[in-house]
Amino acid sequence: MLNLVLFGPPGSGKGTQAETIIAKYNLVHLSTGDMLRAEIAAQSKLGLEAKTLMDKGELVPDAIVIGMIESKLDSNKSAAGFVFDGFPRTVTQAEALDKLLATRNVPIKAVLSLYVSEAELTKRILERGKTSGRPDDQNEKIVKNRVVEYRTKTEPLAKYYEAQGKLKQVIGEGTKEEIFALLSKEIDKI
Ligand code: B4P
Repeated sequence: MLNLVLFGPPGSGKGTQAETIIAKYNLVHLSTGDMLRAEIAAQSKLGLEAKTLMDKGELVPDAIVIGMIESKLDSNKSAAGFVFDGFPRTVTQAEALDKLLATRNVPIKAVLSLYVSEAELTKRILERGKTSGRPDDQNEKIVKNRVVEYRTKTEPLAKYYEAQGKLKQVIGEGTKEEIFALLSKEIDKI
């Protein structure tokens, strides 16, 4: 099973690249951001709880996203592999994911980390905010808060995966096609 984690700050191109990776390698895309936005659209209790945090650029509680991922693993038992996009975002989430995959005997094969400068991240997100309708894309203060959340809670995960020998660094600036070619090269080495 080809299980990949796409890792990087908000706006680094995880969602964009996930689309082409799943098509080329026939994998299932698991984006916790998309799942949470679907809950918000459905106005579920979970969605309403998540919305207040997401609108401020803060992470939602670990237990919520871990539960969502577990149910997706169970409902996609015949998948050739998964692309985890925006998950894990904390060490607690990474440990939970390792446990969930260990019980199924299907470990993560690689963590593809996209490097993009801070100025480019803000530019991309505010640009998307013009059409995405996402409150967290439209205000520079909130965008900056998402980056702070990333630096304090998510970036330490790089060390966690480096210690497992799974971290692959890829430059996330350039055309979408150029970045996809770099990612494919890393995936083809697995
Ligand atoms: P996400 O939906 O994961 O949002 P994101 O970090 O902004 O990443 P996204 O995938 O959308 O951006 P991308 O880089 O593809 O999370 C939203 C919120 O949900 C979080 O802030 C948090 O509150 C909550 N959440 C989600 N998962 C969670 C978890 N595990 N734990 C706790 N909370 C969680 O694209 C950005 C833009 O750049 C796009 O417009 C794209 O077109 C553009 N772009 C991409 N590549 C480009 C390139 N090469 N050149 C120019 N532009 C490019």
